[in-house]
Amino acid sequence: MGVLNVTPDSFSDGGRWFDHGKAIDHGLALFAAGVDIVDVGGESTRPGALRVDPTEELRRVLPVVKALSAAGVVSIDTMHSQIARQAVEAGAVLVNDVSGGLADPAMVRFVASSGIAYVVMHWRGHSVDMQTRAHYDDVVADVRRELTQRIEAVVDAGANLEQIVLDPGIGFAKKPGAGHNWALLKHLDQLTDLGRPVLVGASRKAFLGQLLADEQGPRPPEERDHASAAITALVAAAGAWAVRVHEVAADVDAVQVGARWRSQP
Ligand code: PMM
Repeated sequence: MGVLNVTPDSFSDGGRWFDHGKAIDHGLALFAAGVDIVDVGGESTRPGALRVDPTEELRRVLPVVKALSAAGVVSIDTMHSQIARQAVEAGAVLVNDVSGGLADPAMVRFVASSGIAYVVMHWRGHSVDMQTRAHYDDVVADVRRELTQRIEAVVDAGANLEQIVLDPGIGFAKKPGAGHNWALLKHLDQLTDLGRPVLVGASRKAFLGQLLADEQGPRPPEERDHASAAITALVAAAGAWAVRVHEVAADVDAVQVGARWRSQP
């Protein structure tokens, strides 16, 4: 899954694809580089980010979703049911909701009535203060339990289990210094065990910047792609269904390495 942020302020590529023409060209380039899905988003969820007005979010994403759906598989990264609905009408086939249905109560009703594939990510609150909620007894067990509760809520709303993809929410209410992200990645089997496909979005995130830090400070986001590809190979070998990545060339190969590793008896 290639990331296409049509935003002025995402943490690693904010502003690069804010223009519709540039966004569409980049989406086409992601398909050409071998991604199976382009994930189009119009609201930054970096730690500390403020919400975007839904009218503005729709203006950012809709023409891009429309154009790219003619070329390949598109997912819409949104917490708003109205935007999900219009993106699906424009051709998106997957709704990627980082709040797992918690931000907009109408989202799970839309998912249930439309039958659309739905990413349920582990989330504890909006980006503006999510890092204050990064308290866990056992991060792997707690995320597993909270995701299980979200699955139940989505199914209770009338959706089928088969629509659901799970995501541990790397970097969302997870503290780089506390090892939360590494624990979730290392013990991914605790999520794949739940029987649903698992998506991992580790690309360029702060815990990698911290791992690769030197005397100048954390490694900048655009210099974290080799480490991101290493994570891709490891989680593919551990049975992840997909990875959500920015600079895709190395990851396309890393997915094959991980899958081949996994199939080796
Ligand atoms: N991370 C971001 C945005 N959307 N969606 C899913 N399913 N999983 C993620 O980990 C995720 C996401 C934030 O990263 P970005 O600002 O680079 O898009």
